[in-house]
Amino acid sequence: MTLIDGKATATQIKAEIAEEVKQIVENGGKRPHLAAILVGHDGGSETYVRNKVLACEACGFKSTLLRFEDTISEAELLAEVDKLNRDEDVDGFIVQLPLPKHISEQKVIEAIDYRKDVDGFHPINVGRMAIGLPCYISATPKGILELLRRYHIETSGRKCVILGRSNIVGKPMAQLMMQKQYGDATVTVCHSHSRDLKKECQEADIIIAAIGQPNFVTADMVKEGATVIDVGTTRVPDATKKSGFRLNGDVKFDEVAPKCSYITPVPGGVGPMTICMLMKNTLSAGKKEFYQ
Ligand code: BQF
Repeated sequence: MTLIDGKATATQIKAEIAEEVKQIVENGGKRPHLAAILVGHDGGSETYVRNKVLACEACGFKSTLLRFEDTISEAELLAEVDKLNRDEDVDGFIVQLPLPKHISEQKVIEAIDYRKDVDGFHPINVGRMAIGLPCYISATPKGILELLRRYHIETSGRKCVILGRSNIVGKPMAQLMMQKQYGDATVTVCHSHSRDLKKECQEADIIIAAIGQPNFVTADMVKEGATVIDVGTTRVPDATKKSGFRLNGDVKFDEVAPKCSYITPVPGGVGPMTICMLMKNTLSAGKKEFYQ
């Protein structure tokens, strides 16, 4: 069993990005600039945005954090998005999700200029991704593909089962894994209403678990020698931790790991790669790699 070290891989890629930024700036180019909008004081969101700001520093990017109370109206938030759309110094920006219930996430996502949409959530980027055109690709699926590539895990022609059908992970992951230029795999998507989910998993060469249910994937669901990618990051209370909580994956790691050829841990697996691929997208935005 090989443990996939997402943290170390992300650190290495951030160093590669920092080196490229150094070259760009030395040659008189512009330092990439990522802006982030954070609404409210959700503990998870605070942590995720802090991770993103710290990653910008590691990459040599400029970053701007815009904070608003959760009393901000949808119209006011849309106006802030428009300001960032028009700010020529900002190469890319994100609006940290989830948003308070009185704000439509879809409306906010569609208000973002797709050329600055480094999360890859805008319908133009989603559509272009689905037909294999150059675009910003959602950071979590992109990070998973990068891990599979760097660990030389064969995907072409393999059976890949994806658990979960969210717009952020499950759906784009399925699209990318089926495409010839990325995964080239045979893809099955399972969700809360799937029949025979266990049987589908037992036949999989690669399982990507993104359902947000701690310990959902158990040893009896996993084929000997399979690769298991755990996207789960549920915060569960833990009195022994300084922060008062720990991250729990979707995979019952201790019993599943011995059956696997490769497996990602939580924490330190997919999570750091998600942050790192946001940095990759920001570098692309700074270079105007896809648009304009
Ligand atoms: C790690 C996220 C659910 C909903 C909205 C490193 C992150 C997490 C874990 C992180 C996530 C999850 C992010 C680890 C960003 C991933 O060491 O295991 C980093 O910061 N993430 C987000 O921005 O929004 C979310 C999960």
